[in-house]
Amino acid sequence: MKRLNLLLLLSICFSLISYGQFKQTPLPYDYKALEPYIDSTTMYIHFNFHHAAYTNNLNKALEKYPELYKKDVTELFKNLNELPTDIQTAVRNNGGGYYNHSLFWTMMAPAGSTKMSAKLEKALTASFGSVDAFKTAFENAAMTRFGSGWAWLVKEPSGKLTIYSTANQDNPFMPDSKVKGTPVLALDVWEHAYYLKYQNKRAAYVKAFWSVVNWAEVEKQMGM
Ligand code: MN3
Repeated sequence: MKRLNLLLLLSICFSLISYGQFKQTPLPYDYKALEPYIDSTTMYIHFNFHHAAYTNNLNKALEKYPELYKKDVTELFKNLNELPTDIQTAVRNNGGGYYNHSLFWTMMAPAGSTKMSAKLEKALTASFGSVDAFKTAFENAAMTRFGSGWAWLVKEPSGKLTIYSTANQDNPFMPDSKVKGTPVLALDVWEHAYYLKYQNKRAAYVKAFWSVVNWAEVEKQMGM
């Protein structure tokens, strides 16, 4: 009985400590669900070590300002320059890493499980000339990002769709982003996202990504 009480007390303490902190949402599929395009070892390491580290480091950085745990993380990005100066870099890098990966996981689904709707095809064709032209431009953004970063399809406040890329863990919510808006498709082009399977062949990874894009989620993010 005493031991049970102690366990109960400990679990209450832990839940109080972690209350309100940012948390990783579990992956919506198995680690192996995106094979052969994205291998299960990469998914496991990427989610449990890289994404987990960004999440933990964001929470650690906000310890002095616990009221910020209650904010939507995208609000922290939008107001980055108004945050206490000692956490701005951590919110940019670790907050960016936390949010960007959370979005990225939902942007993928097992190959063949979703299909681009006629409505989305029409929107992409209207913006880029054709779906193929859209894909080529997106691949180009992913390939020309020097070093680590992300490729994005962004819905700007005007509704305009724009392809864009950012360095490191930056994203289109941040005040110094040249293109601002809501990301509706995201691709991680850090080497940790593809090195085990593709080594230096980023182009092969970027091409493979099309097989596992969750088109239903892209539409949802676009508000269609
Ligand atoms: Mn990553």
